[in-house]
Amino acid sequence: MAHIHRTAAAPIAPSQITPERVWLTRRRLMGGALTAALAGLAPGAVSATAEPSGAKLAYTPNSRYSVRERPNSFEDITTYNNFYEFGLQKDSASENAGSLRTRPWSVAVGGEAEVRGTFNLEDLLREQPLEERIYRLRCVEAWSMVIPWVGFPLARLLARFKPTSRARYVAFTTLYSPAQMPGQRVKVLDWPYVEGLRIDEAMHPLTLMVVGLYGRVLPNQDGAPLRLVVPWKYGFKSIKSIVRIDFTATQPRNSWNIAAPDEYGFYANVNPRVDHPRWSQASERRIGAPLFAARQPTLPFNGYAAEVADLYRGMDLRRYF
Ligand SMILES: Nc1nc2c(c(=O)[nH]1)N[C@H]1C(S)=C(S)[C@@H](COP(=O)(O)O)O[C@H]1N2
Ligand SMILES: [Mo]
Repeated sequence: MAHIHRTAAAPIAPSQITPERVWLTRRRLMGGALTAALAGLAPGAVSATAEPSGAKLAYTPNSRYSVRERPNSFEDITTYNNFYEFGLQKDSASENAGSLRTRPWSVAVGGEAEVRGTFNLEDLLREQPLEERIYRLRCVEAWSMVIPWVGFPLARLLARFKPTSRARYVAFTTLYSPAQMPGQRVKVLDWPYVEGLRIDEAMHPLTLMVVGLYGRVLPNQDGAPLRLVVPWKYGFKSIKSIVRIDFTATQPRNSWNIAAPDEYGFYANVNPRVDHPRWSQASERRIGAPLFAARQPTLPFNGYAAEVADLYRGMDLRRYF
């Protein structure tokens, strides 16, 4: 993957934000987890290592839909996560997501579609050629990353279920399993995590179903074995570890909107001119940049306006935030 440049500038080492002793202990623990993963005891788990690990995937790079920015390191992408099912700290998911069993995995499909039922993920994936797309990810918390995902267009998966003319939205649900996801024992959100898209957003060619990262099987902390990535929306729309897809006639609910409707809308399009009630969305911090680096301006639709602005023509984006 010659087009992926390795980080030359010093990124923020976790040792800079964690007390040294804790960091060293954790480092040793991770070594153990890695050994376990290599021994096949924990497929797809953890791998909070500096170098990509996990089974290699076959895919074609998609340059048309890739940004030209330098991707974040594998370490950044697998240790700085939001996945509240495994805890609230950025490193919680990398430490705790090893308990998630990603195989076998099935996806239930229901609602306004001709083809419904429960599908084995491996069967669904056999039909889908994979591509790599380097996308920006902008979190509502005003940080961003650049991530080389491996996946396939959601549109291609949805088409196979033959949505009816009444299907105006698509709803997604994350696994509910407090035994595997210890964060679900705490009611920070109304579990399971749910998200939704309007059907034209879901069918947009940029909307990606992701199964991999840096050419390898997706690490658990990034939403294995199947997650959504909608690059022009705040990161919370990109729901992880999906077990259900429903076609609906009415707008589905989404977890962060349920938790704090004044702060998180349904659309959640990245918009530098509509601030979060508690902070500005005008600029962002690129994870991994030196601490003294300037914040960068946030772009409308996270830089994807040319592709997606038409979806919202005539809508008041302050009202539909
Ligand atoms: N099920 C689930 N999906 C989720 C989240 C979560 O807590 N639970 N966090 C969201 C948020 S806020 C962001 S920014 C992205 C982070 O994806 P990453 O950790 O792979 O960078 O996942 C999103 N998907
Ligand atoms: Mo986020």
